Amino acid sequence: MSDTVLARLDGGVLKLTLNRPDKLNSFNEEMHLALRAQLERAHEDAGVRAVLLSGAGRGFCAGQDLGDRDPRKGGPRPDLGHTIGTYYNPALRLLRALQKPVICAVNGVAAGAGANIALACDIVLAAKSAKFVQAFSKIGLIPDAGGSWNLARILGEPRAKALTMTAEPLPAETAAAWGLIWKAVDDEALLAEATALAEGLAAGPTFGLGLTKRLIQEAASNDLDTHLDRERDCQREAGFSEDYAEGVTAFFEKRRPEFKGR
Ligand code: T3D
Repeated sequence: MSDTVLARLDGGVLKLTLNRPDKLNSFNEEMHLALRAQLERAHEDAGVRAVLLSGAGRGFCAGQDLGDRDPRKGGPRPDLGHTIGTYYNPALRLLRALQKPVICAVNGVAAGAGANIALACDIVLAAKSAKFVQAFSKIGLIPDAGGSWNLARILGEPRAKALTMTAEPLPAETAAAWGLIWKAVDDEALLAEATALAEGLAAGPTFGLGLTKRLIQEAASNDLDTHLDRERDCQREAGFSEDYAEGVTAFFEKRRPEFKGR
């Protein structure tokens, strides 16, 4: 098993740590495969009720490892579409499709695809010292890993275009003020706060949380009529869940519910 992504299942939370700190946790093929394997595990393992993603060392992730892209080493020009199609896009799709909350603790700089993987997570907390850098334009590339979609949708064209074209680092507190992430927290509090959040969600009604995630993601592409029907259907599903029965029972018994995620 690769140590490029450290994985530990703890209290229903699958804690994933990108672990190539000497390269600011940038992605080589081994790390791509390791992350994919863990995201697939998160889908399949009912014991995983939430995922917490973070990075080892001073950075979160610097995107693709450019060491593999150095033209001075010779050889044909790499087909970057292959990397995107084989690794980044499947990872993004797995993150979005996972019917469980994914929390990202951005512990330091997040650049290139590293920034956009973080921003694709469901709830993003960042250390106040962290920065998000759409580094692509510095090397002649376009924002990938869902960045051009996510930034345009959340920030609107003016900020999305400026951020991606200038590659100006966006401080965590500005990212929070712009609604790009959930919050910026003191560096020393980041992991504890993100872990508490992930553990709280993992102990929650994760069946309903999964449906909630799906609905929020569908909202942008549904019209209101379609979406109202989707809410009806999802509420019907939630209403048949054990978690709903437990939630209402616990309410009347004035105790904390014990949700099972089903
Ligand atoms: O297949 C494909 O290639 C297509 C996919 C594309 C997806 C992408 O993500 S493209 C974008 C790739 N990423 C970047 O362009 C970011 C490059 N890195 C930076 O701009 C800066 O390093 C940061 C803004 C992330 C951080 O700056 P700073 O000043 O805090 O750190 P630093 O000194 O630049 O970097 C520290 C070390 O990490 C340094 O190594 P050294 O000199 O100490 O031995 C640096 O070379 C290394 N490093 C940082 N980013 C990468 C990297 N090594 C390999 N690949 C990197 N992406």
